[in-house]
Amino acid sequence: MLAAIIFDLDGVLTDTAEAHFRAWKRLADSIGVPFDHAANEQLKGIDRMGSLDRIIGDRPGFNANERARLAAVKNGWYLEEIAGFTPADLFPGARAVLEEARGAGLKIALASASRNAPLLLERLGIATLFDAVADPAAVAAGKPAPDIFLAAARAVDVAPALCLGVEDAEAGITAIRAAGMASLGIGSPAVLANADRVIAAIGAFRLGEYRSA
Ligand code: B16
Ligand code: MG
Repeated sequence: MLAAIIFDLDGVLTDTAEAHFRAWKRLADSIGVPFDHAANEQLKGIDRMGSLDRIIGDRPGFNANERARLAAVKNGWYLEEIAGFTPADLFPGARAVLEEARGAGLKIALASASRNAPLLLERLGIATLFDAVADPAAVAAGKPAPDIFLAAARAVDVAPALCLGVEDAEAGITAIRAAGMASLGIGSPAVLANADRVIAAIGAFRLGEYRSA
């Protein structure tokens, strides 16, 4: 039985990966550190400081204060990138999936690593379709740990075994599985090999396949 769907945001409902890439690339260039699309792929689902730590690695000269400053600079550039986001930036079919699930009586929650998620939900015009938005700043460990998905399930008062988690990132699928939820991957089956099921895009989601299961 399915009682709740817990969605990731970036890469599932909207495409912010390129916006994150441009902001990280600008930052990496400013400090003379290499960064490309392949490196960006590894940051999907990873929180802001975790991403920065992966980009800088153990290069000398970047203490904790400097890393916090650089993360804030990147976020300023990222906010510039998403300033123009509107409902037209939702992936095709995303709104219909949320509305159909709500109409079927399911709880809808968000488990995004992004601290900008509430802002994006507003800009995308879907904030009112969510029963709960888990706060990534309030959980002990980010993806691939299960914490954010467990927090989202708690927020809608649904047992993890009755939740479906939807993710585009490998770290996110690992988090969903560790939370004891069914997992749906959005993207490439090769990257998301651990997901219970993978579809190419959210628009291909068919609720009926889960309701009858
Ligand atoms: P922010 P998700 C994640 O969102 C992104 O995939 C990841 O690339 C980003 O670094 C992270 O949010 C933190 O975002 O800097 O906005 O707090 O995929 O978990 O919705
Ligand atoms: Mg994502």
